[in-house]
Amino acid sequence: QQGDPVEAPAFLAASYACQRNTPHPGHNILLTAALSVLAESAELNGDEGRGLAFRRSEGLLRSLDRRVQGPAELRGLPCLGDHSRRVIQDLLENGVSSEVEETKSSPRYKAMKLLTGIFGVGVKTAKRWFTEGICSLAQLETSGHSLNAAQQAGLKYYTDLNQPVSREEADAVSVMVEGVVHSVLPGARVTLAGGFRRGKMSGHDVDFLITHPDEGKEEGLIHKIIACLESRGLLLYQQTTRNTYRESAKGAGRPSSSMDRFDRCFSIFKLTNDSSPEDTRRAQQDPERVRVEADQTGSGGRPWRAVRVDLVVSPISQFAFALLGWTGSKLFEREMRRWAVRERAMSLSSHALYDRNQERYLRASSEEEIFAHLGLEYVSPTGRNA
Ligand code: TTP
Ligand code: MN
Ligand code: MN
Repeated sequence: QQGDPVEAPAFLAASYACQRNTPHPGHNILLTAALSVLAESAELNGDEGRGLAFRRSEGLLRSLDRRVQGPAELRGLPCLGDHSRRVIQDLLENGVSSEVEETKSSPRYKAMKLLTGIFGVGVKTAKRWFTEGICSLAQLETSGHSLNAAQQAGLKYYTDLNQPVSREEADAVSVMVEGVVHSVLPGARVTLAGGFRRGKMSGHDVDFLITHPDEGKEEGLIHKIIACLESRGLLLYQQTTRNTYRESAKGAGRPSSSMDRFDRCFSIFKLTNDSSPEDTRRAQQDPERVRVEADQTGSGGRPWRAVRVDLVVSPISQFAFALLGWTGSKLFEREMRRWAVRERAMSLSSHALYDRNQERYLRASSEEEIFAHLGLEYVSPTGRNA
């Protein structure tokens, strides 16, 4: 079969990521990792359009059910622009792309990646600092810049927060969160969202969506959760945003904005080394138990480590939309919203789905119903790794 141009099967020709099943990490890791670098570099330059083009190429390649061996296999595939195709061709022919290698070693990319790797530092801030010649954490610390509370925590726990969270650690955090949530509101439900729900084995944080089957019972819940976590000494940092969302005549609550309006908390948990899911469960049954902070040590010789955790509270009536929105991936969400607007004249957000032709909201109590409303085949969470 070698050298024989292989036509792409029709199901691969779907041009929206939400029409495809995209497992993690896929069969083309060499290619997707390279395109991800170029996407990230564009995003760090503030060039959203260029970043999105590379992300779409990356997503398409990750969805393929086999490893691409030669450029001929790219024929007929959507989403791949000229630039991406050039990079892929380079990689297939030479095993490396000079553009990707140059990007990775460029001082700007390295500094921007380092600075935006600080929790609380976005592209704009990092850019300003880089322009002033700040390229390292040491330079930032001696620069005299005043940092906000998030950035101070980000700097303090930099090493921990840049070490990927493992599945085991995520499970241990789940047990901690479930214990606290159930103690402050029996009957409340905790659902793991984000990358771990998509089946990834590691992540940059752990995301949870919390709700209660009785509408209204979730009101004020975020504060009770935070107070309880703090009283148990489990939090190193937290920033809680109280929010309300109401359906408006405009439809689906500013679907153009990627920020939603749930009560939520961006936090940093203190995860002790003995917090395996089993140990945490036991410790909760016996809170007085003396923790054995023995030989294992976190970064800096501590018996614990810092882990980023996002907590989001949703009323049950919006839960399906919230779960869909907080499961990701970011590109999958983006593509689903694009599909909704362009192909169905609907506005999708993490709160609701609005049909612009019928001028009404469409209810859904499961993710399956949302896909059905949109005329899309259901994609399970593990297939949303676009
Ligand atoms: P992230 O936690 O940023 O990403 P992730 O879980 O996919 O990847 P990682 O393993 O690196 O943590 O976001 C999870 C989802 O939450 C993502 O699909 C977008 C969504 N989200 C919102 O809907 N609103 C927000 O304000 C933010 C920050 C995220
Ligand atoms: Mn996440
Ligand atoms: Mn998150």
